[in-house]
Amino acid sequence: MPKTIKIDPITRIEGHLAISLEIEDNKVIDAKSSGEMFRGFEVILKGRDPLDAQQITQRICGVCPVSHGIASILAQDMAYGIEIPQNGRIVRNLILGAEYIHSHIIHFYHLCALDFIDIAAITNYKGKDQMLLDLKEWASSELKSKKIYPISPFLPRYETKYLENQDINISAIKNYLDAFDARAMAHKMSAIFSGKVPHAATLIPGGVTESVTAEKIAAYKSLLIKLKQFIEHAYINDVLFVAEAFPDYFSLGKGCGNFLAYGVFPESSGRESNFFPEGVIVKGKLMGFNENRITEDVKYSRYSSPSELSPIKGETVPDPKKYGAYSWLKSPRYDEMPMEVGPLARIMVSYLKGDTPEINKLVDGILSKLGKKTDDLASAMGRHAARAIECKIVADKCLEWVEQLIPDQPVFRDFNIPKQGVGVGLTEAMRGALGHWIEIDNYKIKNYQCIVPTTWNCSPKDDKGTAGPIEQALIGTLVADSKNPIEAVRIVRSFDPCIACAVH
Ligand code: NFE
Repeated sequence: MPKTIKIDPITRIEGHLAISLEIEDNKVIDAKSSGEMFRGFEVILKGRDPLDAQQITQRICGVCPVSHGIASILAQDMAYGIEIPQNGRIVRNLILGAEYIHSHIIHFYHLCALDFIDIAAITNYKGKDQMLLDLKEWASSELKSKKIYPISPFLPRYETKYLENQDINISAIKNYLDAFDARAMAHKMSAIFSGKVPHAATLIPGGVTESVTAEKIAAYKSLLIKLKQFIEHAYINDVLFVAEAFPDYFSLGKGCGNFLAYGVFPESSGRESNFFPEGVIVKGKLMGFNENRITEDVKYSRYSSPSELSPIKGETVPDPKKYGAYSWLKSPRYDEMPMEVGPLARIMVSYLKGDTPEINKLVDGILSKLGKKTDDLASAMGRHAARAIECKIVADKCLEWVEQLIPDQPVFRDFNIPKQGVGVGLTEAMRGALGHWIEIDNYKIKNYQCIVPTTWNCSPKDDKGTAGPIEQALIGTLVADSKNPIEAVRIVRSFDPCIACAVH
């Protein structure tokens, strides 16, 4: 007789995600991923001045606001027919690059690490741990059996096998604490050109509004060089330690096996110049990307608007009581197929294209250190490895880009908003392919639609009944102890979901 486990909410992610698992003989036979809130940004934007869009859409999220700002100004660049100056393009890359570094560090250390690292190891650590309790003593005391928990941000937790090497645990916990400083550095880097964080003030169609000076270049570089140390010596090594200690997660959480990337970080003008290229992978084969193949289904989503609309014609009509619906996320599909998006998709597309030797070299080096093959990347642990690889590559590229800035050259090109227009802004947020679609009529926003990374990854079943990527990653998983379903949360967190974004 199958039983149902509901994990609601999944903690240590952004927003409110509920996962429901049907389990038979310890195996997940069905999974439902439900986004449990509605935001309504697409409705709020209707009738507004188009220039409000890059500010309003940044409020979709506190972790990836810059990505929304960039998607919005790319859509407007297209609608207004603007070619932006080189300094403007580079500054956009530098602001977004800082956000990538910030987000990947949060994800590994502050969201995921405690799924693997044993916080009880802190008992022998006498450094920054004054704020932490002696968890080991607690764990062996009566308090634990009586379910009386110390005041700690880390407890209770699922009881399972954590990383056993105490030296690695202790150094990873130290890095967990240092990661707060690293994140602050990444935010300071961003603020040099974005004016403030988290919501950038300087992103605007036509470029950016922050001028370039030699002082700003030097300040950005000096923070980035320190951050690169953290990425190369702490982050990458900790991911390798975790990957070596939990090799079975290279065969868990494999997902739908399809990958989509729109590409990001233009290196001259146009999307063809993106450093991370666009592409679609189906059954291991790399194919060209065609944005006209994107649609959204809503059979199991709480919307009464029609299914299978392409985003430029998209509608958002909430229907909280819709019969049979179980999520506030729509189900984006490409060629009617679910697609995984995110760092793993970007790295796989780049790797298969093979145009960026530094990416292939890093991927091959890490796989050979771990004794794994490229096929093993499509897994829960592969997502962590891909994110760490990407973090290093983006930091390296930011160093190149900041050196390409020319002080006092233009960062912005003037424009007029047309009476009518249409624009598509396709980019990559840290969590994956992000698109904004704008339609302007009588100088106002007539329609605005966003398809967001976590909407792809956490989508419910589509009209044909095909499960979304996270649902597919969970189906088939063995859950050893249904009271401590650690396998499920490790798989879900490997995608780095953000439900605030996904329901927008
Ligand atoms: Ni709210 Fe976001 C990113 C976007 S996720 S974090 O990265 O867009 O779906």
